[in-house]
Amino acid sequence: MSRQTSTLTVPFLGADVATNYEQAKVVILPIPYEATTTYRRGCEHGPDAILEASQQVEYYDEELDKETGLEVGIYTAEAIADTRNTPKITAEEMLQVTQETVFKLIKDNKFAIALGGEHSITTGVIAAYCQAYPSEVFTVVQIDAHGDLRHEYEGSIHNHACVMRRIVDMGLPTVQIGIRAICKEEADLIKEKNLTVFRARDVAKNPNWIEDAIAAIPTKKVFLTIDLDGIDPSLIPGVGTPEPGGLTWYDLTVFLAQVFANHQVIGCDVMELAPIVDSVVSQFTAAKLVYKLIGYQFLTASRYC
Ligand SMILES: [Mn+2]
Repeated sequence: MSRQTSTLTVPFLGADVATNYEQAKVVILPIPYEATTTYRRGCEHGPDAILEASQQVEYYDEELDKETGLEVGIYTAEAIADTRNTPKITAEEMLQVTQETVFKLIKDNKFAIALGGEHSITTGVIAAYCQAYPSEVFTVVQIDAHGDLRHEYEGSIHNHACVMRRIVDMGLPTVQIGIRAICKEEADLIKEKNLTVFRARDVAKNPNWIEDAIAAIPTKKVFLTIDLDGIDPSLIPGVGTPEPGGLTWYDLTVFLAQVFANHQVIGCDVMELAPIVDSVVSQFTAAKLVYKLIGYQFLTASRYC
Protein backbone atom coordinates (compact mmCIF):
# COMPACT_ATOMS: atom_id res chain seq x y z
CA MET A 1 0.00 0.00 0.00
CA SER A 2 1.53 3.29 -1.00
CA ARG A 3 1.36 6.16 1.44
CA GLN A 4 -1.00 8.94 0.50
CA THR A 5 0.17 12.47 -0.10
CA SER A 6 -0.39 15.28 2.33
CA THR A 7 -3.16 16.82 0.24
CA LEU A 8 -5.16 13.61 0.33
CA THR A 9 -7.13 12.72 3.43
CA VAL A 10 -8.00 9.09 2.72
CA PRO A 11 -8.37 6.84 -0.33
CA PHE A 12 -11.85 6.07 -1.61
CA LEU A 13 -13.48 3.40 0.63
CA GLY A 14 -10.38 3.21 2.83
CA ALA A 15 -6.82 1.98 2.81
CA ASP A 16 -7.86 -1.66 3.36
CA VAL A 17 -9.61 -1.76 -0.01
CA ALA A 18 -7.42 0.54 -2.10
CA THR A 19 -5.09 -1.07 -4.63
CA ASN A 20 -1.95 0.31 -6.17
CA TYR A 21 -2.11 2.18 -9.46
CA GLU A 22 -0.96 -0.73 -11.61
CA GLN A 23 -3.67 -3.07 -10.31
CA ALA A 24 -6.47 -0.53 -10.40
CA LYS A 25 -9.23 -0.59 -12.98
CA VAL A 26 -10.73 2.58 -11.51
CA VAL A 27 -8.90 5.76 -10.64
CA ILE A 28 -10.64 8.34 -8.49
CA LEU A 29 -9.21 11.75 -9.38
CA PRO A 30 -9.89 14.56 -6.89
CA ILE A 31 -9.97 18.03 -8.48
CA PRO A 32 -10.61 20.50 -5.66
CA TYR A 33 -10.79 23.57 -7.89
CA GLU A 34 -13.08 26.48 -7.11
CA ALA A 35 -12.91 29.90 -8.73
CA THR A 36 -16.23 31.02 -10.20
CA THR A 37 -18.83 29.96 -7.64
CA THR A 38 -21.72 32.39 -7.87
CA TYR A 39 -23.84 31.51 -4.85
CA ARG A 40 -22.75 29.23 -1.98
CA ARG A 41 -18.99 28.58 -1.86
CA GLY A 42 -17.18 25.46 -0.71
CA CYS A 43 -16.91 23.02 -3.65
CA GLU A 44 -13.10 22.96 -3.35
CA HIS A 45 -13.78 20.91 -0.19
CA GLY A 46 -16.05 18.51 -2.08
CA PRO A 47 -13.55 15.80 -3.08
CA ASP A 48 -12.14 15.36 0.44
CA ALA A 49 -15.66 15.24 1.89
CA ILE A 50 -16.63 12.49 -0.57
CA LEU A 51 -13.46 10.51 0.19
CA GLU A 52 -14.06 10.78 3.92
CA ALA A 53 -17.72 9.83 3.63
CA SER A 54 -16.78 6.86 1.42
CA GLN A 55 -15.18 5.25 4.47
CA GLN A 56 -18.75 4.62 5.69
CA VAL A 57 -20.09 3.06 2.47
CA GLU A 58 -20.98 -0.61 2.86
CA TYR A 59 -18.72 -2.76 0.64
CA TYR A 60 -21.61 -5.09 -0.16
CA ASP A 61 -23.96 -3.64 -2.78
CA GLU A 62 -27.40 -5.11 -2.13
CA GLU A 63 -28.58 -4.28 -5.65
CA LEU A 64 -25.66 -5.95 -7.42
CA ASP A 65 -25.11 -8.70 -4.85
CA LYS A 66 -21.39 -7.97 -5.00
CA GLU A 67 -18.68 -6.48 -2.83
CA THR A 68 -17.72 -4.01 -5.52
CA GLY A 69 -14.76 -2.53 -3.69
CA LEU A 70 -13.17 -5.93 -3.17
CA GLU A 71 -13.69 -7.06 -6.75
CA VAL A 72 -12.69 -3.96 -8.68
CA GLY A 73 -9.30 -2.41 -8.03
CA ILE A 74 -9.76 1.20 -6.98
CA TYR A 75 -6.94 3.70 -6.68
CA THR A 76 -7.30 7.27 -5.46
CA ALA A 77 -4.93 9.66 -7.20
CA GLU A 78 -3.29 12.75 -5.80
CA ALA A 79 -5.43 15.89 -6.09
CA ILE A 80 -4.79 18.26 -8.99
CA ALA A 81 -5.71 21.93 -9.55
CA ASP A 82 -6.15 22.35 -5.82
CA THR A 83 -7.26 25.94 -5.14
CA ARG A 84 -7.00 25.34 -1.39
CA ASN A 85 -3.21 25.24 -1.83
CA THR A 86 -2.71 27.39 -4.90
CA PRO A 87 -5.64 29.83 -5.07
CA LYS A 88 -4.10 31.73 -7.98
CA ILE A 89 -4.29 28.87 -10.46
CA THR A 90 -6.03 30.16 -13.60
CA ALA A 91 -8.90 28.44 -15.39
CA GLU A 92 -6.58 27.74 -18.33
CA GLU A 93 -3.99 26.12 -16.04
CA MET A 94 -6.70 24.03 -14.38
CA LEU A 95 -8.02 22.87 -17.74
CA GLN A 96 -4.53 22.00 -18.96
CA VAL A 97 -3.51 19.94 -15.93
CA THR A 98 -6.91 18.24 -15.93
CA GLN A 99 -6.65 17.31 -19.59
CA GLU A 100 -3.06 16.04 -19.23
CA THR A 101 -3.85 14.00 -16.12
CA VAL A 102 -7.03 12.42 -17.47
CA PHE A 103 -5.38 11.71 -20.82
CA LYS A 104 -2.68 9.71 -19.04
CA LEU A 105 -5.34 7.73 -17.15
CA ILE A 106 -7.11 6.90 -20.42
CA LYS A 107 -3.82 5.83 -22.03
CA ASP A 108 -3.13 3.62 -18.99
CA ASN A 109 -6.51 1.99 -19.57
CA LYS A 110 -8.03 3.26 -16.33
CA PHE A 111 -11.69 4.09 -15.80
CA ALA A 112 -11.43 7.62 -14.43
CA ILE A 113 -13.95 9.18 -12.08
CA ALA A 114 -13.15 12.84 -11.46
CA LEU A 115 -14.47 14.46 -8.29
CA GLY A 116 -15.05 18.23 -8.25
CA GLY A 117 -14.74 20.95 -7.55
CA GLU A 118 -16.69 23.24 -9.81
CA HIS A 119 -18.34 22.06 -12.97
CA SER A 120 -16.09 24.08 -15.29
CA ILE A 121 -13.48 21.34 -14.72
CA THR A 122 -15.49 19.04 -16.99
CA THR A 123 -14.30 20.94 -20.07
CA GLY A 124 -10.76 19.75 -19.34
CA VAL A 125 -11.88 16.20 -18.63
CA ILE A 126 -13.83 16.01 -21.88
CA ALA A 127 -10.91 17.52 -23.80
CA ALA A 128 -8.83 14.51 -22.70
CA TYR A 129 -11.39 12.07 -24.14
CA CYS A 130 -11.49 14.05 -27.40
CA GLN A 131 -7.69 13.83 -27.51
CA ALA A 132 -7.74 10.08 -26.76
CA TYR A 133 -10.57 9.29 -29.22
CA PRO A 134 -9.91 11.80 -32.01
CA SER A 135 -12.03 10.08 -34.61
CA GLU A 136 -14.83 8.75 -32.40
CA VAL A 137 -17.88 10.70 -31.39
CA PHE A 138 -19.25 10.22 -27.90
CA THR A 139 -22.27 11.72 -26.19
CA VAL A 140 -21.99 13.79 -23.04
CA VAL A 141 -24.87 12.81 -20.76
CA GLN A 142 -25.30 15.49 -18.11
CA ILE A 143 -27.27 15.25 -14.89
CA ASP A 144 -27.84 18.81 -13.69
CA ALA A 145 -30.39 21.31 -12.45
CA HIS A 146 -28.89 23.90 -14.77
CA GLY A 147 -28.39 24.04 -18.50
CA ASP A 148 -24.86 25.46 -18.15
CA LEU A 149 -25.28 26.68 -21.74
CA ARG A 150 -24.43 30.36 -21.34
CA HIS A 151 -21.71 31.57 -23.68
CA GLU A 152 -20.10 33.41 -20.78
CA TYR A 153 -21.01 34.38 -17.26
CA GLU A 154 -19.56 37.07 -15.03
CA GLY A 155 -16.86 37.77 -17.61
CA SER A 156 -15.56 34.23 -18.04
CA ILE A 157 -16.23 31.58 -20.66
CA HIS A 158 -14.89 29.07 -18.10
CA ASN A 159 -17.51 29.88 -15.48
CA HIS A 160 -19.32 26.84 -14.07
CA ALA A 161 -22.50 28.13 -15.76
CA CYS A 162 -20.92 27.73 -19.23
CA VAL A 163 -19.52 24.20 -19.18
CA MET A 164 -22.08 22.55 -21.44
CA ARG A 165 -21.83 25.43 -23.92
CA ARG A 166 -18.12 24.67 -24.26
CA ILE A 167 -18.99 21.04 -24.89
CA VAL A 168 -21.67 21.89 -27.45
CA ASP A 169 -19.09 24.15 -29.11
CA MET A 170 -16.72 21.15 -29.31
CA GLY A 171 -19.34 19.53 -31.55
CA LEU A 172 -20.21 16.69 -29.19
CA PRO A 173 -23.80 15.47 -28.90
CA THR A 174 -25.36 16.07 -25.48
CA VAL A 175 -28.30 14.71 -23.50
CA GLN A 176 -29.27 16.84 -20.51
CA ILE A 177 -31.29 15.35 -17.65
CA GLY A 178 -33.02 17.02 -14.70
CA ILE A 179 -32.78 20.58 -15.99
CA ARG A 180 -34.99 23.07 -14.15
CA ALA A 181 -33.17 26.39 -14.17
CA ILE A 182 -32.15 28.04 -17.45
CA CYS A 183 -32.02 31.58 -18.76
CA LYS A 184 -33.57 32.90 -21.97
CA GLU A 185 -30.25 32.65 -23.83
CA GLU A 186 -30.07 28.95 -22.96
CA ALA A 187 -33.71 28.29 -23.86
CA ASP A 188 -33.11 29.93 -27.25
CA LEU A 189 -29.95 27.87 -27.83
CA ILE A 190 -31.79 24.64 -26.98
CA LYS A 191 -34.40 25.48 -29.63
CA GLU A 192 -31.91 26.76 -32.21
CA LYS A 193 -29.63 23.72 -31.96
CA ASN A 194 -32.45 21.30 -31.15
CA LEU A 195 -30.57 20.05 -28.10
CA THR A 196 -31.88 16.98 -26.28
CA VAL A 197 -33.14 17.98 -22.84
CA PHE A 198 -35.15 15.93 -20.36
CA ARG A 199 -36.31 18.55 -17.92
CA ALA A 200 -36.98 17.72 -14.29
CA ARG A 201 -40.69 18.07 -14.97
CA ASP A 202 -40.40 15.40 -17.70
CA VAL A 203 -38.69 13.11 -15.18
CA ALA A 204 -41.50 13.76 -12.68
CA LYS A 205 -44.39 13.40 -15.11
CA ASN A 206 -43.35 10.94 -17.83
CA PRO A 207 -43.20 7.35 -16.52
CA ASN A 208 -41.27 6.35 -19.66
CA TRP A 209 -38.59 9.03 -19.38
CA ILE A 210 -35.76 6.56 -18.79
CA GLU A 211 -36.60 4.54 -21.89
CA ASP A 212 -36.97 7.77 -23.87
CA ALA A 213 -33.70 9.19 -22.55
CA ILE A 214 -31.72 6.01 -23.26
CA ALA A 215 -33.14 5.95 -26.81
CA ALA A 216 -32.16 9.60 -27.26
CA ILE A 217 -28.44 8.93 -26.68
CA PRO A 218 -27.15 8.86 -30.27
CA THR A 219 -23.79 7.10 -29.80
CA LYS A 220 -22.53 3.89 -28.23
CA LYS A 221 -19.90 5.72 -26.21
CA VAL A 222 -21.00 8.01 -23.40
CA PHE A 223 -19.26 10.36 -21.02
CA LEU A 224 -21.30 10.97 -17.89
CA THR A 225 -21.08 14.30 -16.07
CA ILE A 226 -23.05 14.53 -12.84
CA ASP A 227 -23.58 17.91 -11.22
CA LEU A 228 -24.89 16.88 -7.82
CA ASP A 229 -27.46 19.70 -7.91
CA GLY A 230 -29.31 17.65 -10.52
CA ILE A 231 -30.43 15.50 -7.59
CA ASP A 232 -33.09 16.94 -5.32
CA PRO A 233 -31.64 19.22 -2.62
CA SER A 234 -33.58 17.26 0.01
CA LEU A 235 -31.09 14.46 -0.74
CA ILE A 236 -28.01 16.58 -1.43
CA PRO A 237 -28.38 20.04 0.11
CA GLY A 238 -24.61 20.56 0.03
CA VAL A 239 -24.26 22.17 -3.40
CA GLY A 240 -23.44 25.69 -4.54
CA THR A 241 -26.69 26.40 -6.34
CA PRO A 242 -29.55 24.21 -5.03
CA GLU A 243 -32.79 24.04 -7.00
CA PRO A 244 -36.01 22.35 -5.87
CA GLY A 245 -37.61 19.59 -7.88
CA GLY A 246 -34.61 17.39 -8.64
CA LEU A 247 -34.12 13.69 -9.30
CA THR A 248 -34.76 11.14 -6.58
CA TRP A 249 -32.16 8.50 -5.70
CA TYR A 250 -34.08 5.92 -7.69
CA ASP A 251 -34.71 8.22 -10.67
CA LEU A 252 -30.97 8.65 -10.81
CA THR A 253 -29.68 5.14 -10.12
CA VAL A 254 -32.25 3.31 -12.27
CA PHE A 255 -31.39 5.65 -15.13
CA LEU A 256 -27.65 5.24 -14.61
CA ALA A 257 -27.91 1.44 -14.49
CA GLN A 258 -29.62 1.60 -17.89
CA VAL A 259 -26.99 3.94 -19.32
CA PHE A 260 -24.23 1.52 -18.29
CA ALA A 261 -26.20 -1.49 -19.54
CA ASN A 262 -26.96 -0.01 -22.95
CA HIS A 263 -23.91 2.12 -23.66
CA GLN A 264 -20.17 2.07 -23.24
CA VAL A 265 -19.38 4.61 -20.55
CA ILE A 266 -15.85 5.90 -21.16
CA GLY A 267 -15.57 8.10 -18.08
CA CYS A 268 -17.47 10.00 -15.42
CA ASP A 269 -17.28 13.00 -13.20
CA VAL A 270 -19.19 13.92 -10.05
CA MET A 271 -19.08 17.65 -9.47
CA GLU A 272 -20.09 20.55 -7.26
CA LEU A 273 -20.32 19.00 -3.82
CA ALA A 274 -19.99 21.89 -1.33
CA PRO A 275 -20.19 20.25 2.08
CA ILE A 276 -22.33 21.63 4.88
CA VAL A 277 -20.77 21.77 8.33
CA ASP A 278 -22.31 19.23 10.71
CA SER A 279 -24.23 17.37 8.01
CA VAL A 280 -22.94 14.28 6.24
CA VAL A 281 -25.91 13.36 4.06
CA SER A 282 -24.67 15.19 0.94
CA GLN A 283 -21.19 13.71 0.87
CA PHE A 284 -22.37 10.25 1.89
CA THR A 285 -24.95 10.25 -0.91
CA ALA A 286 -22.26 11.42 -3.34
CA ALA A 287 -19.86 8.70 -2.15
CA LYS A 288 -22.53 6.05 -2.55
CA LEU A 289 -23.26 7.38 -6.02
CA VAL A 290 -19.58 7.05 -6.99
CA TYR A 291 -19.63 3.47 -5.67
CA LYS A 292 -22.72 2.77 -7.82
CA LEU A 293 -20.94 4.10 -10.91
CA ILE A 294 -18.11 1.65 -10.31
CA GLY A 295 -20.51 -1.24 -9.71
CA TYR A 296 -22.57 -0.49 -12.80
CA GLN A 297 -19.46 -0.22 -14.95
CA PHE A 298 -17.77 -3.45 -13.89
CA LEU A 299 -20.25 -5.79 -12.24
CA THR A 300 -23.58 -5.72 -14.03
CA ALA A 301 -22.88 -7.75 -17.16
CA SER A 302 -24.34 -11.02 -15.90
CA ARG A 303 -27.47 -9.29 -14.70
CA TYR A 304 -28.28 -7.04 -17.63
CA CYS A 305 -26.94 -8.76 -20.71
MN1 LIG B 1 -25.81 22.80 -11.81
